[in-house]
Amino acid sequence: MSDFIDKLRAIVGDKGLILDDKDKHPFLTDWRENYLGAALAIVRPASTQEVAAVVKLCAAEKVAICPQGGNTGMSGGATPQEDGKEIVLSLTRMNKILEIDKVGYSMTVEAGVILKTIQETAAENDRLFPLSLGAEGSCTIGGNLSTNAGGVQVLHYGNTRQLVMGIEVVQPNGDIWNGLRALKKDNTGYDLRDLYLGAEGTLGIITKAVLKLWPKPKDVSTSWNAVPSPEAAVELLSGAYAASEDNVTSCELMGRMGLEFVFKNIPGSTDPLADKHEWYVLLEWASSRPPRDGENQSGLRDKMEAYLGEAMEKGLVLDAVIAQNEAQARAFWALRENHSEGQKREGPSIKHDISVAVSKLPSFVTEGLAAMKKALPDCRPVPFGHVGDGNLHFNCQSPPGWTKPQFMEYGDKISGAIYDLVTAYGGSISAEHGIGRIKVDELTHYRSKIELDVMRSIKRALDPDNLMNPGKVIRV
Ligand code: FAD
Ligand code: 2HG
Ligand code: ZN
Repeated sequence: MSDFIDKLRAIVGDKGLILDDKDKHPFLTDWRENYLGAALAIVRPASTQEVAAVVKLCAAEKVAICPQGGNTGMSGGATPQEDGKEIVLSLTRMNKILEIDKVGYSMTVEAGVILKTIQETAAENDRLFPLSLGAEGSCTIGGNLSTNAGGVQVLHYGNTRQLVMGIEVVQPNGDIWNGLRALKKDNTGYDLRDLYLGAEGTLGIITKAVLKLWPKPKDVSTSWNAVPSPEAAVELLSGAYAASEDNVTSCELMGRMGLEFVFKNIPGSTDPLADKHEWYVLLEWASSRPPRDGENQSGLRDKMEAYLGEAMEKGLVLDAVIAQNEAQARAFWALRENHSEGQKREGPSIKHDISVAVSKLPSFVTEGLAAMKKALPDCRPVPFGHVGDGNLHFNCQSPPGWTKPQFMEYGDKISGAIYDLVTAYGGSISAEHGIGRIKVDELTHYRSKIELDVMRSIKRALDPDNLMNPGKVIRV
């Protein structure tokens, strides 16, 4: 093995190699701390050529590779197996913005660029890169592309798949596919780009991407609303499209339990409303059109105020506050984005990242909450998420004071009940976090034989030795 390590060193140098056990540790466990893997080495190449050389070496020596970006994934996809036979290939040194085309509304980046850096660079250039999620300060664009990440603006701009024009991929044999085309249209055979997006590192290593940009919003209005029910939330959103003149960019639903965890576990969090309510909606409208003469600071704010007033009269909104400045809007967003951290600090939880048709979401919530309680009466349901995409994080917190092993004894019963219900609704068991390691069995159970056969055929054709992130997504 020391021979293999020497060959790695010859490619990436000492700067690109982590061998010390203590230094390796952060790369060997996931954000949720569900898994602790082992690895021969953490390898950190600085260029596509170095990635290709490392992959070629691994192909020749039959060493498996676990690709890793910011390691914020929710499904254990970036954690190597426990047997210690893989390397972790971290892309975080490949962190350069390569080009901005303001006229063509595109940006070319390396895979290890942090999402927030991309957002900020776009904004400095009067443009918007709309992918936005709680982990944006540490996740990388390579991880976003590999999980086809969703986030809080999907209802307006689409998933990551819709935000990218071209990618560069190092194949499992070490060849470099240059698909860095800045083309909005390209019907030349099978769509290879879409194959690698959302593949969670099981088909190749994404090394670069050409991203789409949008005009930077010049008028934004954000409100925090108490609503009586998920039905009201869906109806509120349904009317908001026209009322905002097609400017709804976010609509996030939260139950009181998740919010309580934020207040309790995240210092500085305060309730924007005087009374407690069962359900909340964070609604944001944004437009690239600056307010016109005669409008207040925000044209959209006036429109939103009028719309929420009507919604209150109809009983769709119980109480509401519209952000008067950016700091207030950011405070609303922090309450939403801190749900994961608030839950983590509260103790063990089981996550269900599900989606159903938006119109069916309210009845799913009613039935799902009943199913969860039936499986474990003392559990604490924490439903929240992207109501405009029909995607809820239908999470389940352990009864107070329970240990993780104690709670996980109910894991299959709770998750089985939720996933069976989702399937009966024609929904998805993983709307945005992917399959990784945590849902490999569920994928096999809930997807059809045809789908699984096609996925296996693709995997075997591209990665015949099963060296790219083995044991993730699909077993071959
Ligand atoms: P990693 O965790 O490092 O990797 C994720 C997967 O991609 C792994 O399978 C890995 O092997 C593979 N991979 C990484 N880089 C590459 C590459 N260059 N080439 C090939 N494969 C690669 N997700 C959402 O979709 N929406 C949300 O709203 C959201 N909110 C979150 C909030 C918090 C607080 C946290 C902690 C996570 C959240 N996530 C969300 C999950 C996570 O942030 C995303 O999945 C993100 O896209 C992962 O990026 P990463 O760089 O951390 O990838
Ligand atoms: C979000 O929407 C993320 O905040 C994380 O997808 C969800 O913690 C979760 O379950
Ligand atoms: Zn989410």
